[in-house]
Amino acid sequence: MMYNRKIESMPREDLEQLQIERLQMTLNRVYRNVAFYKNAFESAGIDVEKIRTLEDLRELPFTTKEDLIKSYPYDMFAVPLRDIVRIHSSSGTTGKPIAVGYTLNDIRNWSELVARLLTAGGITNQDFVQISLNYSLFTGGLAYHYGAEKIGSSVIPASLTGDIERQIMIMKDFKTTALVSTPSYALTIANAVEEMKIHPEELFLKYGLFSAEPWSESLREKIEGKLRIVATDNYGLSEIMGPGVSGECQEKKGLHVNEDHFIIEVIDPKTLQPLRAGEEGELVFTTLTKEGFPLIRYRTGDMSSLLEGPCSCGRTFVRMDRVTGRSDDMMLVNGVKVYPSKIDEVLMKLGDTVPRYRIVLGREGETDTIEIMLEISGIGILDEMKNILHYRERLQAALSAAIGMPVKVLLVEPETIKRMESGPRVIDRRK
Ligand code: DLL
Repeated sequence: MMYNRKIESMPREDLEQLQIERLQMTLNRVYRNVAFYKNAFESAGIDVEKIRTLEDLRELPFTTKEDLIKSYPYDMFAVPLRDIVRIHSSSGTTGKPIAVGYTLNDIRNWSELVARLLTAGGITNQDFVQISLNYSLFTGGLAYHYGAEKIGSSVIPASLTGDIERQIMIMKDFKTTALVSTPSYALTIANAVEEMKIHPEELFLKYGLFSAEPWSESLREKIEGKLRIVATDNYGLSEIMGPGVSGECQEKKGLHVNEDHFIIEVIDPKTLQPLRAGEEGELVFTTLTKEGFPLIRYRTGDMSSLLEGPCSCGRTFVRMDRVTGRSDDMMLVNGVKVYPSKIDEVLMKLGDTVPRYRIVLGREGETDTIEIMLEISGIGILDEMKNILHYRERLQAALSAAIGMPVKVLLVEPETIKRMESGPRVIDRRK
């Protein structure tokens, strides 16, 4: 099933023509309305009128997260604020968040793109769709809500809550047939269903659309087995739109990119040179229809590759592989983006140098935990136990405030971390 068969299965030549036309419109729009792009194009000697092929796109400069942080909140918006009908913000813990804005048209397009994902994931107007993602500045909840309403299914806006039993009660009582959540939340629900000795047949679930964090094929199998559903992967990011950028069809062989709205490129994050299909690199997106917050060649930091060949579902949109990691050291903890540089910053403020440390991510029940293992030798003059404990408490409070969730500090013997130096900085025990 396709939500928009005409578009989703259009011949590649027609699609490329459409992309070029929309790219030219977008370039003109950003050149005229966004000072950042006017300056960026002029200093790179780019005449937007001369960008006439998809190859030409590669001459344009990249846009980075730092550019968006600098223009916070509204400097990258390409329309007057009176035309903006919705504002979301990324969960960033880089210091400053970013804000993104949508016009009414953007919201209409967005709803259609999410409707496509839902349809590709198996959902129709007969389904009861439980949306267990945050309804907040985070794009997830509202985007799926609008998309599911658009295809006429019955939407259950359960949102993301700590009360898993209630989620399951809703699922049973309202006869939920499709669950939309993060994969880790789905696993928590699946485990709770087992613990509550509810047989999957007592539920009505058929489909799961999971997104917003990296997950593996084995996690898919686990969730599918425990809940007896077909689970598909959806990818997106607030900067580009939110969910709606790409999603799997029932073949589960990669995520179709909504190429009539976005151009995808894969680059080598070091050389910044384009890579071919099959080669893993950083995903870069250019928006083609966005009015409020258009972006040109945005470096996502997400690592993946393009898959070659057509898909047997009939969609002609290119597929990307699941996201395997990051080109920077961003971590997703409870869905919040956390950068080690933020931890450096806090440690730096409390001492003269950054002591040796490792970040240990774990999981307790349904929540991720974050612990900083810190070498005592790096603390310097602290000798008395009392001082050490005081330091630890101050550090815990400062780190928790900076990251926005409880952080535990574990002080370890001198040289402990030094011996771990060749290993990764982040030890992820959630997997
Ligand atoms: O996570 C928006 C979203 C919500 C997308 C729901 C899809 C569904 P951000 O908070 O901006 O927005 O985080 C985006 O999350 O750059 C990836 O690193 C990661 N991510 C999102 N989807 C996937 C996925 C939303 N399917 C960041 N697989 C992105 C792996 C994902 N990583």
